[in-house]
Amino acid sequence: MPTVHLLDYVAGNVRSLANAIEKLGYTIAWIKEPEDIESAESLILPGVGHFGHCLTQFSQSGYLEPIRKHIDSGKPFLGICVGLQALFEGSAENPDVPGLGIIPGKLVRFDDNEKSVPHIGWNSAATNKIGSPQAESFYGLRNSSKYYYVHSYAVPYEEGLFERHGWTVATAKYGGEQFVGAIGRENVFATQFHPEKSGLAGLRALKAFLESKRRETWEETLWYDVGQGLTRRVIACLDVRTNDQGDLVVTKGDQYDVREKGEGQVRNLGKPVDMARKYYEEGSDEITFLNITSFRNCPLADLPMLEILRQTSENVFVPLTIGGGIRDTVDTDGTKVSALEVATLYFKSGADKVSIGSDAVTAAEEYILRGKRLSGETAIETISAAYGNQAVVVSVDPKRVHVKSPEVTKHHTIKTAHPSPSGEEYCWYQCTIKGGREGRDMDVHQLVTAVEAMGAGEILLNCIDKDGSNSGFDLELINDVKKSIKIPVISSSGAGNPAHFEDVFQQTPTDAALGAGMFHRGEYTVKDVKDYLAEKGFLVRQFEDKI
Ligand code: 1PR
Repeated sequence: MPTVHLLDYVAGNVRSLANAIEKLGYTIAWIKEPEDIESAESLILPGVGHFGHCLTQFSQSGYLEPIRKHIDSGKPFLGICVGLQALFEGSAENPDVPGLGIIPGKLVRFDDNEKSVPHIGWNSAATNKIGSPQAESFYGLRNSSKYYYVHSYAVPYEEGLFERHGWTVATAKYGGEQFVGAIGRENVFATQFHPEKSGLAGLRALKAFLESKRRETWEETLWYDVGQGLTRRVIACLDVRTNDQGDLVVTKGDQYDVREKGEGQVRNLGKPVDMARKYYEEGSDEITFLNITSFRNCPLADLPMLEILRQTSENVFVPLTIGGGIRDTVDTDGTKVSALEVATLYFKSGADKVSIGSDAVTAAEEYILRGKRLSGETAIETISAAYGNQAVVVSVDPKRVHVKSPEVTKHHTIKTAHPSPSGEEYCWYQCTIKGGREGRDMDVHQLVTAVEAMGAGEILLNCIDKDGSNSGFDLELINDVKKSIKIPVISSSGAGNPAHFEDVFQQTPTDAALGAGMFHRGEYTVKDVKDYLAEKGFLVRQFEDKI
């Protein structure tokens, strides 16, 4: 089979990229040192995280000149995410670290006054005005497709600026900012989005690169004017734990109680890998696994969850998040394993983001006790320093606490439209750890502002009172959290039907919405939700079932 060389820059989930390339019928030659690049016919440079960290690594390991030589030789080169950014002159992210300077221009940070940053989700890569069918496709990109982006810095697009140097540009819009989604000229192609995480639309672009099909005429068959901009992100979540027979199963709690009524069996709703693939094929924009069993007696390297990720990432080409047990730990043989090492095990197995729950609460408590000074040692700080903040999600498990008035508590309260049975009209949201089993003297506002300062890239906002209730999301909680932070928020807990997704997108500025029970119980599919949202006029990504 034809070979493609992949630079094994371990700063993220190259496994999924490898799976995508192999799925397209190519074998991978892993580049382990600069000399390997000389023999590369076709070279792919992935990269996530910080521009400076990435470029410094490439430069210190002696990769920059061989990469430049490869490009100058006219052999095919694909840069992905930071691999695109590296081609430019530099980035505001690390002003003192130069890029390769092959393309004029510098990256700037998105403006976060009106929108969340990082930019996370599905957006366009359009080579001409949306709404005008294309006669020709640039590396298989289609105006009617959406691609997965996850970045805080972008190359601003200015009509003609790149074109006059012979570059073809595909763009996207985020808020009022139009930026470079993909760019190419002769043997060079680069995407800001992740083609290995953009479903079959992404694999189509990857295939076009591998086959050097820079341009092809085609009939735009699935023509619908999807419009520019970020789609409403719909996520399926699988709570996973071992059942009493020791198998990892998908389960679902009601207010976090996953056992059938009383001390019954652990609710077994199916196999994680099968269900993840089902939701992917229904159009889920991401898949989240929350591992709610702590594997006390299992060596970390043999964690069944790692195998689930490996298998899932072979056929599911959208972002995978894994939560549960991401913290400094001691392995069964007594060796200390840092949260960063635990996270690296998951990234190498196919995860794109890790979700931290209990450990984030503890870290936030210590951060506040230290007078809001960073320690540099927390799981959030070390993982986001190594992999970028977009790889770190903090999962919040709050419980409502009603109070008569704001004066009776030091905590951040809201006036609620749902007073307690005894008429208390205010409430605060108490953070919990250990899957809701232990309440802490911390409110959600304190937690989310602390973890944002520590470098978390996204919040998974659950709500114990709403979990499994089918009564809709806790809109008051979501609106309150969205007022406190700039990073994206995934609303979770309570979804019971497609209209609940309309409510949360209509009545809050949430960046994404997550469902679990309603999907696992087969009451609705992810496609039902997306079709419903599309009918109501929301911008959603349609699942594409062919490359
Ligand atoms: O504390 O870092 O080890 O992480 C543990 C993770 O597992 C946290 O993300 C925590 O939310 C989750 N977790 C722990 N115990 C449970 C449980 O259910 N017993 N799951 C649990 C919490 C929240 C969502 C749920 C939504 C949507 N589940 O995953 O799926 O509420 O449900 P719905 O749409 O059916 O209402 P750490």
